[in-house]
Parts: sequence; C-alpha cells; structure tokens
Amino acid sequence: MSATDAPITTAPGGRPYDEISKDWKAANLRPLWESALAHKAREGGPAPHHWQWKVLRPLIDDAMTVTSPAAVERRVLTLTDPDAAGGPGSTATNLAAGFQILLPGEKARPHRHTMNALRFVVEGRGAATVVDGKDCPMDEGDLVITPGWTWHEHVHRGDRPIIWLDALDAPLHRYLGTDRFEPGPAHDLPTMPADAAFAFPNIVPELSEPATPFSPVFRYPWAQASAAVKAAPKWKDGSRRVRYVNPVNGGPTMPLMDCYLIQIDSGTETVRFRTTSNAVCLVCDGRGTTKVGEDAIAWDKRDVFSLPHGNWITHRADETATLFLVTDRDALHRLDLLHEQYGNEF
Ligand code: GTQ
Ligand code: FE2
Repeated sequence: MSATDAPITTAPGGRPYDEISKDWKAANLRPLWESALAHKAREGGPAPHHWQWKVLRPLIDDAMTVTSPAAVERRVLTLTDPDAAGGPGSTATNLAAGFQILLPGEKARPHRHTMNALRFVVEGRGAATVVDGKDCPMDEGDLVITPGWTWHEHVHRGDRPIIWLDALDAPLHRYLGTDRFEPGPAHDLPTMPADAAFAFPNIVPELSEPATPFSPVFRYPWAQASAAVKAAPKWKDGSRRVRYVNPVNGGPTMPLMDCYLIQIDSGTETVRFRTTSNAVCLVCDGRGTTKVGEDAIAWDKRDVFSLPHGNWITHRADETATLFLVTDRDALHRLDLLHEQYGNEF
C-alpha cells in the first residue's frame, strides 16, 4: 500500500485507509509518502541508450522510400529513449535528436519555432539550410545552427541522399510551456551580419543591433572544427576538446544547447568524469568504448549514444576517435545547477 513501507496507522474506530485514499484522490490530493522517490537518496543516473548506425542505416533507407518532405514537411526519424525524462520523443533529459534525410532536389519549407535546433551532417554533401536569409552549405561534418525563432528551410542541391543529425531543446520547451511554432513563408527577416565578418577568430565586427542570445555565425565547417580539435591540448580528463562558441561573447552557440568536439587518441582512456548535465554524442570518426555508470557502449563511426546526468563516464578509443557532443550544460550552469567532478576530486 505504501511505497515507502511506512506503517499505516488507523485509529481505533477510524475509517479504513483504502476508503480515505479514495477520498483524497477524488479531492485531487496525493499522499507524499506513497511516492517512491520523495525521500530516497539518489546515486548515479539514468541508463544511457545506444543507436547503432549499422542498424539505423537500412531503416533510414526505408524512410526514403515511404515518404517525402513534400508530404510530411520534415523526413525525420527521432531517436527515442523510452526511459528518458521528457516523455516520448526525447533522446536524453532536455534533448531530442533524430536523423533527417533529404534526397537530391528535395526541399523542406521555411518555418520557425522557439525551440533551438542544430544539424550535424553525418553522410552526404551538397545541401544547405537557409537561416534568417543566410545560406549555410551542409557537407559531411558541418554543424549548422537554427537558433530559436530564426526562419529556416532546407534544400538539397547534391546528387546523393544527405543525412544529418538534428538536435533540439524541445523537451525543455515543452516542460516550460514555451514551445511555439509558425509556418512560413518567412517575414520580418532581420539583417544578419555575413559569416565572412567573423572569418578570423580574433576579429569580430562591431554590431549596431542588440546582440542576439545566440551565435550570429550559423555554420561551423568540419575542416575548421576538426583541425582545431587535433591541435587542442589535452584537457584534464585526457581528451582533446574544443567548444563551438558564439564569437561575440565566447558563450554557447545557443542558450539551451552547448556543443563540443572531442578527440580521444588511439589507445587512451579518459579520466572518469560525472556531471549534472546531459549529452547526446555522435561518433564522427574512430572506434571505442564508453562506460556510463554500469553500462559499456562499444561504438563505431556514425553511432549515436546518450550520456545521461549523474553517471561516471570514461571514454576509451581503440582507433583515434572524434565525438560531437550536444549538451544542456550551459543552461544548467546559468541555473546554478551544474556540478561536475573528475577522477577522485570532490
Ligand atoms: O528541420 O526544422 O528534427 O523543425 C524537428 C523539428 C527538424 C527542422 C526536426 C524541426 C526540424
Ligand atoms: Fe524547424
């Protein structure tokens, strides 16, 4: 009867517990002591989930044959972890990710929403996302962001299918009740500074408009990100990492999604690490194993896996590996809820 196994006392001659329970329920009351989580010490975190490219790829082919963006707007297969907080359609706490597919000549019409989104190209080239009027070419490994309330549409000018990973902060918006959507055609387009004005990392344009809460650069090419991570010094966990930032203030790409590229050198294992933040991880290159709490995920190129909060995490590469990570880390930081530990430090 009681989830906490606390003794239920009924005064002599009092009403039976079951009868009282029914009346509480009818009056929209819930006894806290029947909630299993209320006063339990919680260690560790939710289990991770692994989506293997070798399983997904044929299923993605099936999506190409059965539908089109002309029919369904976006041809997306969402990666769903049935146990992730955030309900159906979430990939990890606070994050939703999925694979989007465009065939040559296809386009997905413009729209905008309060949810921040990003696209990381997994296979193919020759597409573009137009973000608030800026044309952002998409080739393998490129990151393109479509921050909250920016107009965006996709076009594919290449000659083979293109597949990219979408990631959105939709679960958080749904929880906060801030999810809004507007179909195109686009109107009231802001004048965005050209990406070329930010082409040199330590020179940024002086902007007369108020700063946007997201990066005014929408495209982060693979050539630059991969060269940067190769040259990066080892971080305290032993991996090399670079962060995709807003060049104006050094902050995250978008308010609720923070992106990193990490390299784990062949034969090395990172020092264990745990955090209150959540990540979805895409394997850009290499092969290895990630331990997340009690689970071990043996991953290969183009696999996706989640790194849910609270678990001790170590990565080991059998072949030098590059991982793209999208996280809610900066959002938690700004809420004073980010806590992180390395190795045995406290
Ligand atoms: O490409 O605009 O995976 O609006 C989910 C919602 C992709 C998109 C998603 C979207 C998009
Ligand atoms: Fe969208």
